[in-house]
Amino acid sequence: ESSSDSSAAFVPESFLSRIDSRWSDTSSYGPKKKLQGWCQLPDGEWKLGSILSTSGGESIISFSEGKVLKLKTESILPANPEILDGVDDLMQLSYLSEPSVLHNLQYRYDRDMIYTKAGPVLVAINPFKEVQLYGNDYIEAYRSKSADSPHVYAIADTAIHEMIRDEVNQSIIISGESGAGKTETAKIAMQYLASLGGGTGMEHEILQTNPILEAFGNAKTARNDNSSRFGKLIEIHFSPSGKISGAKIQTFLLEKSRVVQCAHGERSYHIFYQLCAGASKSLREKLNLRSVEEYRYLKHSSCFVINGVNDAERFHSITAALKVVHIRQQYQDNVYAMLAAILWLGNISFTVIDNENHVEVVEDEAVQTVSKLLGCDIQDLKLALSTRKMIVRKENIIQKLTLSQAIDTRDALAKSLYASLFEWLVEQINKSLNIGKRRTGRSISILDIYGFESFERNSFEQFCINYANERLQQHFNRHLFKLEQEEYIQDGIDWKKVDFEDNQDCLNLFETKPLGLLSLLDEESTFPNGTDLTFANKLKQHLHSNSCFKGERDKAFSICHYAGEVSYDTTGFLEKNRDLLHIDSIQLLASCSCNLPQIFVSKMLSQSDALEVSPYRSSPVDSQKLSVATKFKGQLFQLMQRLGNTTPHFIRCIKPNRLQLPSTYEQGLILHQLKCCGVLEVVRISRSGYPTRMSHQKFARRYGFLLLENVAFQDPLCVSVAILHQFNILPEMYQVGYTKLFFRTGQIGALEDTRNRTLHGILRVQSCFRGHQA
Ligand code: AOV
Ligand code: MG
Repeated sequence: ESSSDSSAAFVPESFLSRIDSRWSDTSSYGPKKKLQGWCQLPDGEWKLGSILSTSGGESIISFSEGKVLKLKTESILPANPEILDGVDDLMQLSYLSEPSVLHNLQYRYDRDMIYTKAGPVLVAINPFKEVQLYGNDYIEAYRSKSADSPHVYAIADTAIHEMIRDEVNQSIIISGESGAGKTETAKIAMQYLASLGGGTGMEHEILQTNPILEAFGNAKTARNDNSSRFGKLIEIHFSPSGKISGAKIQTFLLEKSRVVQCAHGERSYHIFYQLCAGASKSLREKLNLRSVEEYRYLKHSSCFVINGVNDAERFHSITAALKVVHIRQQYQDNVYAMLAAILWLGNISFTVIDNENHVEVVEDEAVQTVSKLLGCDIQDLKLALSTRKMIVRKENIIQKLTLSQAIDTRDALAKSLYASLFEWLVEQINKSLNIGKRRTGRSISILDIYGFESFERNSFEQFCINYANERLQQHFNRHLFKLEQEEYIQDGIDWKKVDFEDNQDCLNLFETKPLGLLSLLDEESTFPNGTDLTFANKLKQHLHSNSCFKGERDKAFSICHYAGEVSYDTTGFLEKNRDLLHIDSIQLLASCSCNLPQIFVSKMLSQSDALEVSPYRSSPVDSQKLSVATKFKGQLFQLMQRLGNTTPHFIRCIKPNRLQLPSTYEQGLILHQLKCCGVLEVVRISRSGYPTRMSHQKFARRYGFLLLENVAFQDPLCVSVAILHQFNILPEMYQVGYTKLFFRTGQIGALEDTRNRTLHGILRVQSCFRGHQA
């Protein structure tokens, strides 16, 4: 019997088991072996101490540094025996209290064992340093099953096996807050899958998409030096023989506002800094490149470098990676020209020409460079940035823009160019990963989206990111709790419902029509007179009774997310949700001689969704553009549907401290993440439930031959019950459902052992027999 089997027999029924009578009787444990318990100090920290004596509801407890305290006995939680220190799976802990779980994870973390199972879920604690757990030797060990400690490799390996065995597509769903290690974990999983090879170099290509997408889609934020500013699902296809045959990447909502603006101490997308630092002399001349400090879009955040990162070096690897995914030199040059054009766009300035604040573009190096890089006429560019064509009563008129309108127009053009460039890149990569391949066989998808974010100031981007995380959290809940319980109930077994934190209320707050956050946002976005303030007021008016919503002063409101309360500032919400590109800007791009802007425009027109709509009623173009939030919601629904058709494998990344430091374990921060992402609940449910199940038929077929009496003609249920009796399986260790038998952890293991021993015996007897005959 394995250790998990024996501990399963002593599983305490209640989650936080209270101290039982043994606790007052220290004598029976002998003076040397004092009983240990967890005590919570006033600062919230849990500490392990030895109980010296207990009387009258109070205990004297001593700590290793010699301190002695008197505490209420009921506030002390029992500690697990030392033999359980650092177990692989939290399910094996006899006492599953918060301090025990924290202690177990820390015990492992201190020894660089950053992975731990929590029942069906893998918990990964970010080491913030290199740990010796990866590479070919480890991959080989997991593939040959000679390593079995929890690991991302083990999860990837299980996914492959289940894909082949069950002929069902698989998914590896990685979640956790910003900086917890999702993107790194996704790469580690990809590394394992890629090691299976494909023979065509496809696996190398797939891995090279990572540095490219990170350069264009990641940036330094206050939470993470390499924060993903887009969501990503990569679907890796396998041939029927289990070899990689191709891949497809889908991205979600890139944070484009970052291109023109980011918070102090943060950076824009890595690629801008890499280009400025790493471009060759001839490229610098061609693009008229300057150093990062000279670009308005980059300099206002006063942060140009990331500790330990060499941007110039990175630029060379990006150039190489672009080649691997078959982006030809000519197009690479175009990509860099677009990036430089965006930077120079930011430097374009305006002069006010009348007392109505109307402007003209200053004719300087910035406009000249932009017009050269895009290949457009300089006068057209100046007009597009300072005027707007309109049709009023069937007459064409040209309206001058005010300073703030002109700046918005300029920034909208820069954002749109960047977002189009990103989209185009992903498209090129997908073409390269799918060359000539029809989809055959099965796939494993890896999901890595931006993690839950809560900054000092949270805007539309955090609103969308946290909404996505809310959806993902529900997928996790649904899968691990609801389905589990529904199966018990359906099969009619006795099961006390375990309550879990359901976030349906919060999702309703977003999605209810017509009075949910998203509907109200869309409605206000199409009102000609709608402003961020009227939007905020509308929310307060309609949602004040919702328990997940709190109105705040002025333009602010807050939402109680599964991972904590976040306060949002509605400034810019409407604008970002409408995401308009003025028709003059579109016409400008269409007139460019450079091919990328033209490709972007034809794409925009085919989607007809980047065009100007209602706020400018008199505009010549009227299309039904979807708002950003609505489009995002649609994408998320589609994503959930796709994931719903796969067997999921969940990885929960945990950030051990806020400072991105190695060897620093902040109990409170970790506990908060474990709690709000449901890890503790999963363990509790998995353990107090019946994780192993088998149909009556299968059970009878598999173990029936072990029965002493002949039951060949009886129905599977009777056979099953007979087996359970013969092997003395305790009644509390199983439940008989209408169609299935349900077992607690470890019970089947014992039966399997007997079965194997018996089969072995039979084989031996048979071979002896044959020996005799010969
Ligand atoms: P995230 O993806 O979860 O945040 P990352 O995967 O970018 O977080 O991890 C943040 C940083 O932690 C990385 O840049 C590494 O320095 C370090 N790190 C993470 N995992 C490991 C590991 N296994 N080994 C060594 N270092 C690691 V965000 O995308 O911000 O939600 O939006
Ligand atoms: Mg990330």
